[in-house]
Amino acid sequence: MDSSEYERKTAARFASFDQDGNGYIDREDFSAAAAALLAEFGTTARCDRGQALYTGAEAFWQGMAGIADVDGDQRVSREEFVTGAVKRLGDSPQRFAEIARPFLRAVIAVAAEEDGSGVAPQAAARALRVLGVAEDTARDVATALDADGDGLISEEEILSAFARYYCTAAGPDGPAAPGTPAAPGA
Ligand SMILES: [Ca+2]
Ligand SMILES: [Ca+2]
Ligand SMILES: [Ca+2]
Repeated sequence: MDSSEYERKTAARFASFDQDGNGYIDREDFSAAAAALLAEFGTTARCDRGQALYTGAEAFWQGMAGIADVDGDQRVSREEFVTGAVKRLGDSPQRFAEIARPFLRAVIAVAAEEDGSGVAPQAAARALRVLGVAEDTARDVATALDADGDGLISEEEILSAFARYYCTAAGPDGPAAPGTPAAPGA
């Protein structure tokens, strides 16, 4: 992958966290994402699933800050994200997935089918749209998230796609193709 491709992917990753587009990733971005997801799925903040989503969002922010907020000002600049998060997480995609797991698990609980069997691709596309992903991309990503094609997206399918998207430094595809295996040594 050439450097402009790498920069484009990194910018897209940063933008996916900087929900309000103010140039920094901070706690507000995570709590706003949680609030938007609850609104989309008609879940209140006070119920168990709502609380879990906020708790997961806070843990995700703390984990992100622990990795990338080098100067400790409680926000992650683009430079901190590039030098801290992307490089360090590229060595350890599983670690990032673990940081994100409580949040992703809570999103799944909010978006899942009522029998708890998993998330339908349609619901996943709604969640992605709420998080700022363009409509067409959201549909494609949601479809691809169901890696085993059983019609539902499981926690493991989401976690592995997530780790690939955020932690793979090299690879020909962006978020539109999360089924792409990570390049060896990437
Ligand atoms: Ca922000
Ligand atoms: Ca900082
Ligand atoms: Ca599946």
